[in-house]
Amino acid sequence: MTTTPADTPIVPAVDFLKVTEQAAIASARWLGRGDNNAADGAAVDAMREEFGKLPISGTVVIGEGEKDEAPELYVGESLGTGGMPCEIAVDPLEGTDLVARGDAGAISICVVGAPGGIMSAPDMYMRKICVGASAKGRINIDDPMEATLDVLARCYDRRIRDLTVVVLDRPRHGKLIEEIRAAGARIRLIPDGDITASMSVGVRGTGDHLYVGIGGSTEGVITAAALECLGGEIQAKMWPRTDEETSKLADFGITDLDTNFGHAELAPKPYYVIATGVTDGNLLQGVRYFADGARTHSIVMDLMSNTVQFIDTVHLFSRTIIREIRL
Ligand code: VTB
Repeated sequence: MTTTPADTPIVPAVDFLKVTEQAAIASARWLGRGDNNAADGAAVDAMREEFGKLPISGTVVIGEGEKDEAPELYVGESLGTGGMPCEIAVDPLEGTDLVARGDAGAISICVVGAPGGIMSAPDMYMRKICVGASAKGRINIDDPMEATLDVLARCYDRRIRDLTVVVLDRPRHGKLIEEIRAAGARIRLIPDGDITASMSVGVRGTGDHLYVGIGGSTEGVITAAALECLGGEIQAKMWPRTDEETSKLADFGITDLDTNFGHAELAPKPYYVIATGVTDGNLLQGVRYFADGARTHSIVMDLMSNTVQFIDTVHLFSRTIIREIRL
């Protein structure tokens, strides 16, 4: 039997799948209903319930906030019935606004890592650049956009105009967008959800080639774990906006704002990353409901067994099946 260093049986990656599948099924009910909090709350409750059934001794390192802010899945919370020691990073619903508006690209995601394997980052902005395996080791966050796109074009064996860059649609990205346009690449502006966008860049066939811009730091850590599993790369720099944020960073031992964070710092030892689509995206389909069940589409990335699975699950709500299951 495979064992962890602490000699407890390993819980396989697929055993965590229900965590994101159930969160997705619960939150996708809120599609287009204009209620972000209800959508997020549904995902959190469902996710926590599923974690509670697993034979793990898990500790949340990235969750729904600090203990006094979040009743569930707060940083430091213990999860599971006891067993495999692990750290957990979650975004039960990445893109609450997307669900509230009925927009594309929302997912539910969880990272399982070794103790000490996932950075417990202070929640603030982070400047990030993400590429897939084809461009790993070839980019630098400090390079001008034109140079980066030039390298990327060679990595993908095409011209710059045939590349698609994904950017969060925010005023703070005005100059960045100008630079990308000047270099001649295509841009996909997204309203939210940069973990989804970065994972999409890490998988060939999605049509996305580069993610760049300023988004959440906790999302950056989750992205690092996902791209590690996909053979891609993230580079990131903290982007505090106030003195308070700068001193919060110092509490975490980060004093040099020019530090370029990579996989070794953000997620040195992830085991698994599991994500389920909530609304349709380039990488994952959203939840579809039918008379007696729902169907989910997930990606299970497993660094213990070196596999990436795309899993299409039909969830039946009862034993009585009214109609045939569709292919
Ligand atoms: C970022 C991004 C997330 O929110 O954190 C963004 O990483 C926050 O940026 O995917 P704003 O403060 O400008 O909204 C998301 O888009 C959704 O959580």
